[in-house]
Amino acid sequence: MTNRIALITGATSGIGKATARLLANTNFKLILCGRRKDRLQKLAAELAPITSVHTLSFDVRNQQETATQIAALPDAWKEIDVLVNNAGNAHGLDPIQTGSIDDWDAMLDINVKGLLYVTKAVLPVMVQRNRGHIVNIGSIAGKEVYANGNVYCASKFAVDALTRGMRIDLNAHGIKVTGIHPGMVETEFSLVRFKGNADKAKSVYNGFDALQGSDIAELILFAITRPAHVVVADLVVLPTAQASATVVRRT
Ligand code: NDP
Ligand code: 8X3
Repeated sequence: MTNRIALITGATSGIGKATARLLANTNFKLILCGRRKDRLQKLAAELAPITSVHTLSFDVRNQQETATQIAALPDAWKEIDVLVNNAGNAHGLDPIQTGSIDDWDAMLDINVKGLLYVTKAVLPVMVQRNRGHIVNIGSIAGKEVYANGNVYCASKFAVDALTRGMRIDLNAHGIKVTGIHPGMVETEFSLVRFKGNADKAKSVYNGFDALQGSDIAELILFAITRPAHVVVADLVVLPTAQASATVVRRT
């Protein structure tokens, strides 16, 4: 199938950016989303010779802005076939008793409510067409709770629950829903979690081969290119050196 339209949130970095690059090379037209306009423009310029690209810059925490920007898509971009709900991050890694309220708000507002706001804005056209595919990026942190992961884990457990709930509610409309739950992927994720501390962020991936954004992009591509009668419901993917959220073999 060619020339389907995919909207990717969090396309300015990591998994989202790698997915944009892979989908551009496999005949998808792309709506790239993120807050950092300079990065969106740079990626759009890179991919423009390969496919049609449209960019939207909004903060997924802002429901009004999210709804307005998606509703205002030009006609040629309105019929979104694939939504990749990828935008999100961890903010902090603290015990519950000393956790920051601002960090908690950020994780719940972005990872959970933001995903809902984008989905709410994209769904009407999918429901009207009785077709579409939503891919939610969860995490191993949405399958297992680990020390100091508390609110981030809760946000990703919520993504898992929403993925299952969406699959049930959208079943009548033939809309596919996939959950992809990665372990440790080397992106800007840890830089954000540790508030710009590059040494601390780098140490997370020391001594083993972490997943790369491109590994997750390949799974997304696999899921969205199955035949019409097949839905990949739930995928957990880890680096080979990782056996659970907390067991990692390092050299
Ligand atoms: P990155 O930090 O590299 O990318 C995060 C992306 O999310 C950026 O493009 C950022 O864009 C976007 N984003 C963050 N906050 C907002 C916001 N408020 N509004 C709009 N966009 C936002 O991390 P990853 O690529 O690793 O993370 C992508 C997803 O994968 C997340 O949901 C994360 O939880 C999940 N994940 C990551 C794992 C890992 O180990 N890296 C493992 C399992 C899951 P911008 O700042 O420009 O808005
Ligand atoms: C990101 C993976 O293990 O840091 O979701 O929570 S982890």
